[in-house]
Amino acid sequence: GEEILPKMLDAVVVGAGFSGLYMLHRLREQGLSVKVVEAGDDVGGTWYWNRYPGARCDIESMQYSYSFSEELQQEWKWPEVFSCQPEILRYINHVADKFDLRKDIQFGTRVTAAIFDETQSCWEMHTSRGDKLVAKFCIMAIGCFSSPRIPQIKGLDRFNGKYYQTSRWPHENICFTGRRVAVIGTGSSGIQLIPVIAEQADHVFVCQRTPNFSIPAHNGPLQPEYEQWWKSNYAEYRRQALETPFAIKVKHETSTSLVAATPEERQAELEKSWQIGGLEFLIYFHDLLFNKESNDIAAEFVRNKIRETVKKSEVADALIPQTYPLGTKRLCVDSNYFQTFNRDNVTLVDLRNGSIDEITPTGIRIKEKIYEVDDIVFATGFDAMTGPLLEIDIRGRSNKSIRDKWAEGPRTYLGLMIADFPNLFIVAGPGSPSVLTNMTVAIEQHVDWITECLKYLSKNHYHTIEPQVEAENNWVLHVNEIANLTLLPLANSWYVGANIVGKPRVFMPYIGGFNLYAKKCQDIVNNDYEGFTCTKALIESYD
Ligand code: NA7
Repeated sequence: GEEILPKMLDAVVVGAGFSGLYMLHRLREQGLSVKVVEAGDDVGGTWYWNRYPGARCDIESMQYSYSFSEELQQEWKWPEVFSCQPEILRYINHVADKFDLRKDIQFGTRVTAAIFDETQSCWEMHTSRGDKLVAKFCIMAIGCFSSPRIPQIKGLDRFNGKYYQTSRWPHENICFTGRRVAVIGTGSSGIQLIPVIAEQADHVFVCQRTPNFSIPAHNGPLQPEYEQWWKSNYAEYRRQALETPFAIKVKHETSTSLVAATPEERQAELEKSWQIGGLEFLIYFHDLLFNKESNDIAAEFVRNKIRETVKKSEVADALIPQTYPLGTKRLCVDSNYFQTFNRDNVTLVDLRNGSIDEITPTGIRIKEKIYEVDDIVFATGFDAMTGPLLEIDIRGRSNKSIRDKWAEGPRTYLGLMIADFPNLFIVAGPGSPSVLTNMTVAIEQHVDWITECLKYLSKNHYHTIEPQVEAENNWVLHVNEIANLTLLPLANSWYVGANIVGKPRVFMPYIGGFNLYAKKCQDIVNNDYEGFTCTKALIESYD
């Protein structure tokens, strides 16, 4: 007989991280029926999964937090300038409780397929638990770094010791005291983890394939005066952040180009920027991501800092990035990373002299040499941005699959929607600037935009919205053209998918700046959703 479908919801939100939680809150405020489906057993997304020692945000917590509730931003106290993962998770849990969000979240459940039903104009979603959900709107709030990758290295299954993955870290406390540990990968995760593990372990072997640029965070306790300064005028400072390309309120005025300066001026400005530290090092000079000459000067300054810090010159040389401009692979922010290589219990294993041939029962073999270890930590990254979406079997009009549509790279309009996939929204999707900005700001902007869009549809009695193919094509072209004005496509980074074998090389995020992006999104709304097509239902069946 006829299959009985579950109750039609207004929206299903996939993911209960920063995006999904705020999306739920906003939609519920509109009186909509919403259910969130979350793979993890609790809220937090990225901050739920990435529990490795040293995990920390590299944007200041006064800014890496929600702005939508004045009460929330006034009441919350961050202990440090840059928060560690447990603190951020504690905050997210507080938000979930304060806004009573948990009651609409189904945990421990993965969405495996999302199929658009053209006759009913609704999304049918299937989960790992075998449930089926039906909703008018589907919102993918699944994050950019939720599809982790472990390299397929021969012999891992025969390894006698334990192995871990930074983004699937166990919940219990892992102690490395007395143990010999190999860490594979020196991206942001590895660079945060290595100094912490080195303090516990008997020995750490750092297996590095590509050296990374990293700038010290200069983290410390959040000073009450600084906190007060933010809180005294929070809304205004947040507003100022919205007007910047990275959605960050910086501490210092942008400096002029390094190119025109004298060597003394350069040194002084670079030193000043180094003292500010973190990602602001990249923002302090306006042209580092555009001008190779300027970038070379800053990169050489950082290389010299590595040479000054690392005592053994051959180790320093191996840690110095030479093959790509500064900031074109995601810039890392650290606490004592390069200093760690001065410890007697840390060995740098340069995989450029030979990659890992095999994992033996007792260690890692590179050519004839075996590094005997008790534990292996994989800090080997993610199939970033597109991976999480492509893991789900998403089908739009005419059963068209997103995997086919994106075979040569992601195609979206504004990073928010996809032609032929009506009523499907993405938060922080490819084609949006999110990963190049303060993610929490981008998330709020996306979620607010989606909320406004649903209000517009309801007000005008529309049942579907989707981008026009031409608008989408123009956006994809624009995202690429802007990227090509910068130095970023030059590096083999996850921005271009270079870390995943066989992934098409396309620069995925929008680098035109958060401020311009947000204005563009608003202009499109003001022009009656320019580039989108809205339709009314053939039959007013399901209200
Ligand atoms: P990343 O930045 O992708 O770093 C992964 C690291 O793992 C990087 O050093 C890779 O080297 C290395 N890697 C990957 N595969 C291998 C193999 N097969 N052998 C050796 N080394 C390997 O991931 P993170 O988790 O550190 O950070 C992700 C983002 O999260 C970060 O950018 C922030 O935005 C937040 P490679 O450079 O590819 O040669």
